Amino acid sequence: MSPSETRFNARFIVRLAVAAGLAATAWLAPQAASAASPTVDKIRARGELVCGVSQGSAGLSLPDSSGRWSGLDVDYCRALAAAVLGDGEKVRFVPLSSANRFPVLQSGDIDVLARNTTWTVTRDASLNALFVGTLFYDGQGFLVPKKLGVTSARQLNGAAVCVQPGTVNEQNLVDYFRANAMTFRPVVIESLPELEAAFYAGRCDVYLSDASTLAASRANRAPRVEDFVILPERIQKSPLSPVVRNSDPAWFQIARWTLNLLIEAEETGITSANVDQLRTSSRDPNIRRILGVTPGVAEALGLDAEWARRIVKAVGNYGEIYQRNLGPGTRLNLERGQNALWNQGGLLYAPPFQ
Ligand SMILES: N[C@@H](CCC(=O)N[C@@H](CS)C(=O)NCC(=O)O)C(=O)O
Repeated sequence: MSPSETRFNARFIVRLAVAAGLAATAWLAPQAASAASPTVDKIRARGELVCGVSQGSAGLSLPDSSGRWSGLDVDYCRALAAAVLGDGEKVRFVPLSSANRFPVLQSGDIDVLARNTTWTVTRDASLNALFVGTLFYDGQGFLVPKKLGVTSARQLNGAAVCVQPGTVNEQNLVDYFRANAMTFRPVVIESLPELEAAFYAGRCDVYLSDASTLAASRANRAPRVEDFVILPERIQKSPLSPVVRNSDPAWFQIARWTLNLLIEAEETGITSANVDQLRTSSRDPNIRRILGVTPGVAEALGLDAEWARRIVKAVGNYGEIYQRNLGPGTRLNLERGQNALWNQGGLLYAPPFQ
């Protein structure tokens, strides 16, 4: 090798080393940015994630006769457990009422609240809580017995309305009747089973809630499903979101990007059936980033590279979860509607996994 070649090689090696150093720093940067999460530490020390759910609303969170929970909110918590504990089954579900859900979240007794909770500005800004993102786009509506002969909410003047305290439903009820110059008689009952028993026994004419709750109630509790109708009006938007405390930003990021991962996996065609194969053989740069073959995403969140694969393996993508719990073929039989992907006429949209 001539002296000039040696000098060239030496310069090349130095450049290579500098480039490698820069690359290493570039990858270190997101790692350094991902702060440790006290909530994750607590979950790992405990060996299970504690998830606040409803006391029973089919499709969202409901235990079966053997005590096994299922539903969209439930699967979201299983996804979180798969991400941070490596096992979607390591979740303890804590049933909460409408009224005690926020105090229990604030007390630290649960790691996340996934309980058909509507995202509103006052809740977001004043409860020391962070809303993770919309897991289900719902709307508030009315369930009535067919024999009432009512086809529109505008015909409900003077009705007795069953409503649960501690919900946004109460305020929506007052606003809607006032705005339409109608009166109503509230029948306020805290326990959902008692409220439903009262409604189906005819103690109130109308049951006001999220349309998903009404569909679940009618499917599971109505003496005869065909005797009850959900009126067409949706009197208020009701985006349902998981909630975490605002004291742990790193946990909030994991919670938010777990939801986004479920949506992004559906959009990119990653399913529980093909995720292992895609992880080993996909050439698609986006899929490789999502599944941690190309590093960056997991490191930014402070998770290991397998987190996304484990989530999809445990619960499937958003579409699979929806189909299993709420979609056509289930007792709720709800079309995707607003809960379809943004490129299929719905509102679900995850920011890029980059
Ligand atoms: N999405 C509304 C309503 C949530 C809610 O608590 N709905 C009641 C039905 S009206 C429910 O799910 N109850 C189940 C339970 O009490 O366990 C909110 O966040 O305020």
